[in-house]
Amino acid sequence: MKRTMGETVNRIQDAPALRQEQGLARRQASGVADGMGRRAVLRRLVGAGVLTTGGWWGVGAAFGGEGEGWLARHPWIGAWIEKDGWDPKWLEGLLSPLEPDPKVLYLMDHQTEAKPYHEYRALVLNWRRISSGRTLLRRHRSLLAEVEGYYRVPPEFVVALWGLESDFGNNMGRFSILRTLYTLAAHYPRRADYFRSELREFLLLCREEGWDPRQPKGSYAGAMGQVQMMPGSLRRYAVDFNRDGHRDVIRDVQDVLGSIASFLHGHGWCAEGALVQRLDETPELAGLVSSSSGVRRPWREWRELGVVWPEERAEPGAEESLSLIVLEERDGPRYYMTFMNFWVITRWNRSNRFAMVVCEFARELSRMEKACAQGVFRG
Ligand SMILES: [Ca+2]
Repeated sequence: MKRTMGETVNRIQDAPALRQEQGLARRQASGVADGMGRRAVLRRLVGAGVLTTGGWWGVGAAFGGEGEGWLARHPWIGAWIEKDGWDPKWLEGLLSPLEPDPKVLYLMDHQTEAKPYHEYRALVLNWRRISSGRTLLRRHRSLLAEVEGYYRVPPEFVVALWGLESDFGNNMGRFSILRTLYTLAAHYPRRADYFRSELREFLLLCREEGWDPRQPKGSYAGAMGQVQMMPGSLRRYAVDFNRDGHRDVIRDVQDVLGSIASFLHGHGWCAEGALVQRLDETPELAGLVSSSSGVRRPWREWRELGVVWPEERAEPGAEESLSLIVLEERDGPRYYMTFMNFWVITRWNRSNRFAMVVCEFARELSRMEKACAQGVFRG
């Protein structure tokens, strides 16, 4: 199948699975699915320290959506009317009845990525997942080869992301995307700008795809489909890889795998590029890593700062852009220099732990394939 890089795609298919869940979505959107009334929600939010006194204004406005001026009290939503051409009555009717979901707010502050790396890895990368990954790598070998031919992203990274994000499509999340994004946009001040932008992207996505915004389900952060991408990423990177006229990252494995590779390619994935290099521990590294969080520098600058490259490994070019990270293993910290492709994975999820577990998963899949090819064991 010939493709061109400029090929564009238009629709994500309106999945019957989503239609079947419409009833639950409607109940969740009404805020009564978990049996909690308005006062109980408020008590839990305040008790959990989620709301400050000032936060009561936001909740009161959200709960009192029936009155005049709701949009005036939510100017960040009102701004979309002119920008995106929404009917103000429709927008208010959709958003003003929503109540914040306390489970979403709780989970946002208790993410598994916040655990030490060795605990996090044990949670998300078990033998069952690696074994499933290997089975699927073989089942979709020709599709993955086609994806690699087009986007230059190796199959094991595509499969690793698929497995970590949705357990290969088995867990796409049960939260109403609309209520989740509204909860975070209106009641999670630390990242309100980001979630307001994603709520706007979600509404635009629904309009483009012909979806009822009340229907789609996903994660507690608003990620959707087997790829668990946020709405903004779906709009930019999801692709119709099997060219059936729909970008279906919920049911169509060809679109799922193509979209994962499209995301990595779109963020600058380098074919054959390096990922990480473990460093020998030296006294400078602890201070350097804490003062360099998220900083990318040419290798020559790291060298001037005292970072020593392992003797047995080829040194990177002087201008190669690298970041220094630390991950907590059971026996103490481990320091790594990370290359461009590692950075690309952190565009998917900002956590260094997540990116490292993707690398370890992909490396394990690759190692098993090579061992099998060499007849070390039979698959
Ligand atoms: Ca398709």
